[in-house]
Amino acid sequence: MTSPLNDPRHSATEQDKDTPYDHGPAGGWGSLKGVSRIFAEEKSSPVAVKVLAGLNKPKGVMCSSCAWAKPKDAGPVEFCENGAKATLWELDSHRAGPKFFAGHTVSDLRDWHDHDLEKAGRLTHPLRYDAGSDRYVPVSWDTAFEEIGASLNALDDPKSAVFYASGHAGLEASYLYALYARAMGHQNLPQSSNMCHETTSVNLKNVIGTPVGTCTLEDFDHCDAIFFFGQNTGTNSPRFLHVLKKAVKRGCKVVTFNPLRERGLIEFTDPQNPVQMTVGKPTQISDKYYQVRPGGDIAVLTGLIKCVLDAEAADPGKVIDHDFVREHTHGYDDTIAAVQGYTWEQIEKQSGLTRAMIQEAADIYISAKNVIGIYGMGLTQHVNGWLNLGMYVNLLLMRGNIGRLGAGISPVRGHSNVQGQRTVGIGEKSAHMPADKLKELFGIDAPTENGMNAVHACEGIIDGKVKAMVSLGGNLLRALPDRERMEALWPKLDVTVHIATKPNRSHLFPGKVSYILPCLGRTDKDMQNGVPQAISMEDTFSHIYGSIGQAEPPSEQLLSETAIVARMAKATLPANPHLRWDDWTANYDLIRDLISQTFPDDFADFNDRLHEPGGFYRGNPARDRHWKTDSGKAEFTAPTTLSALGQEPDGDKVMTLVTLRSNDQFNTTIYGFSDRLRGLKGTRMVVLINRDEMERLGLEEGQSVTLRCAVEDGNYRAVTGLKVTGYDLPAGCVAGYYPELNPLVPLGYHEKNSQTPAYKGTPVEIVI
Ligand SMILES: Nc1nc2c(c(=O)[nH]1)N[C@H]1C(S)=C(S)[C@@H](COP(=O)(O)OP(=O)(O)OC[C@H]3O[C@@H](n4cnc5c(=O)[nH]c(N)nc54)[C@H](O)[C@@H]3O)O[C@H]1N2
Ligand SMILES: Nc1nc2c(c(=O)[nH]1)N[C@H]1C(S)=C(S)[C@@H](COP(=O)(O)OP(=O)(O)OC[C@H]3O[C@@H](n4cnc5c(=O)[nH]c(N)nc54)[C@H](O)[C@@H]3O)O[C@H]1N2
Ligand SMILES: [Mo]
Repeated sequence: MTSPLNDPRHSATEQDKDTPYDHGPAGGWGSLKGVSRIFAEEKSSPVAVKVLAGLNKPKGVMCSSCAWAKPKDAGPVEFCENGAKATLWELDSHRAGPKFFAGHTVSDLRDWHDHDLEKAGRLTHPLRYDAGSDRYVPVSWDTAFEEIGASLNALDDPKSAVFYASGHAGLEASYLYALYARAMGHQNLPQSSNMCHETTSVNLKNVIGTPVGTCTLEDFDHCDAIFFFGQNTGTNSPRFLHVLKKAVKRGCKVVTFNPLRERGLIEFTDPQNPVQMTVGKPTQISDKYYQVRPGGDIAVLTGLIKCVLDAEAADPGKVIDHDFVREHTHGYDDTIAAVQGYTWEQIEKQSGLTRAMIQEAADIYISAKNVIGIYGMGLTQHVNGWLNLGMYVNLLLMRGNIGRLGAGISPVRGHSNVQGQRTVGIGEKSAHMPADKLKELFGIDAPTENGMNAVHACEGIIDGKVKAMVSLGGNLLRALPDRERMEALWPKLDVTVHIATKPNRSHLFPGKVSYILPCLGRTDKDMQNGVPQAISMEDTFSHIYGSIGQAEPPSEQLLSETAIVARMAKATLPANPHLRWDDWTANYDLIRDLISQTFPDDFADFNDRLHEPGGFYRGNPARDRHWKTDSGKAEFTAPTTLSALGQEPDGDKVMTLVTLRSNDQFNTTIYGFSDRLRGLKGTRMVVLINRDEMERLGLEEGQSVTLRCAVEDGNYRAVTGLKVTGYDLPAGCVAGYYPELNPLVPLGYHEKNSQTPAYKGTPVEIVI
């Protein structure tokens, strides 16, 4: 099953010749060159300089890339290489207007690479799919809203509609979207987090009573050690490197567990420090770096806990925080008994590390008073992600490392507002938006049964229950598992609507009634009735910031996401004097007042605090050792296995596939074809593999191979044309890029409690 998408025709294009790639530290000259390349390519206007100067500062634009915090005391430059790329990508001078769509049929565009589709530029007009000519054609906004409203109303059951959100849109549009769905009678509100940190939202809530991390930026000034499991800071949250550098300089130890030796966690040159850039040495980040086997973290954590128990036995009362464990936790004894049931032999085999290595890391853990536990997709995107998190929390709880300054559990979130969208009601559960408030404020009887998350929505499309897909941003078809299966099914949908800034592959599988609605981006001025509007977002540390667009929008036709959602809702729902869509669109302060009223604990005085430097903190009960779990205590989790994988590599043909992000992409947005920080250049169609494994399997460097999924469920899944590339990886695994390898991941292969796809642990075979 070859797809044109898998054709590596991009190898060594002109642009790649200029792409800096080297084996140097993260940051440094390479990052500056990376930014200037995009700047030149995007023909960005001078306003780009103004936007970048105000990026992540009060009353400026909050970066649309990752969810890292914006500091209280902003420096002259508060953005990173990848934030600049994301900003310039949006401030693109190219236009994907009516002429572009007149020139290409939708079927033709399916042969385009993701990079080229977005390179067509910013969308300028509302577009309707015309099946006769197989083209998107411009329509008026009035026609668009009228037909979308009528088509959604024509569904036999509102519960057959799904409203997806990628974590971009501000809190204002997101709140209205969540309200619109529930007023319509469904809460099918999947979000990008369903493919990402849903493992966190579900399982952290189960164990510490909060679906989000407990740390804030302040903790990084007070910690003695930071542990990293499966998070790639240099690429995915580069501004974090400055915080790490500062911590390391004052003596904080960093310990990393990752199958790949990721540059940013090894060394960093601060591109904003002229001395370090010219004559200085890079800062070494990790004291210890362990190349754990993919899915081997439960074993590592079991080993670490065993070491803590040994240390306590040698020095009773000095290592474990017994008072904390007694007063604040539940399930300790069962967990310890289960941990002690595993042998070092089992732990070494499963983790791929030696007992001495784990002991060394444990010594750092034990001698540190305050420890922060960082993690990312390396823990969440596994079948037993729940146990990865449970074991991590166990380790921290044993020494009281949650709920005090300088310590805590800290997932690093992805999209700039992914966490905030959940806070204001985007989620498939009733608990995401209080039913009593919906009744009180709008007279709405909210649905009581849970709706669909992303995997459920796909299953609904497969079995015909889902008839309409609306997307507030994102590129769902490309981001999901089982892409080829899903692409065949989307055209059968009655309605597809995409609210977007640039064309992408998800737009190319139109349903019977299908629209692309072009919206303002984060950098664009959002004027309503002549007044510039702010929107807002929440970072990974639960701080909330206002953002004010600065650039002239790329087309007069564009509407804000807030306005589009409001007008769709108005066109769909029966008149209700409490649903004041027009008033809310005219003044976003009114929406923020509603958010305050709906979620008073999180958003009191929202409008007054909107532009507080460093954002305002909405609080986190677990940080104050208030555990909102069933038992009222923090829960220990007893391990039932040492492996996070659903299916083990067999030492022969079956290997574990890890899908990665390069330094030149933001999710499905591909900026370029090199991965500077990993020293890879020119193509993304690679399969990375350890050189001993290459020899064992008789593979040559550069040889073209096929990867085939080894989950046997009746579906054949393969990706061809991958270039074998020797790389420093543990045995038994291979790695390659997301989204190119998504056709290999089965929809049903996901984390047990949250259905987060197991993108970091899919069993595959190499076929020659
Ligand atoms: N520039 C840029 N920034 C981004 C994004 C982007 O695409 N580009 N995406 C954004 C989004 S939505 C998200 S969610 C975040 C994602 O950011 P991360 O959480 O960093 O996610 P990944 O890059 O997918 O993978 C993280 C790391 O996990 C490691 N890993 C894989 N399997 C395992 C394992 O079994 N155990 C351990 N310990 N490690 C493992 C990989 O080697 C990799 O270094 O970044 C956000 N920021
Ligand atoms: N194999 C594999 N698959 C994965 C992952 C993995 O690690 N491995 N990671 C998963 C993760 S963590 C995530 S979060 C998902 C990401 O899934 P999504 O969030 O659905 O995808 P993105 O690539 O972030 O979406 C990019 C599109 O968003 C639109 N866009 C950009 N800015 C704006 C805006 O301001 N407003 C609107 N309305 N639209 C905008 C553009 O049209 C752009 O093409 O992918 C998941 N898929
Ligand atoms: Mo994500």
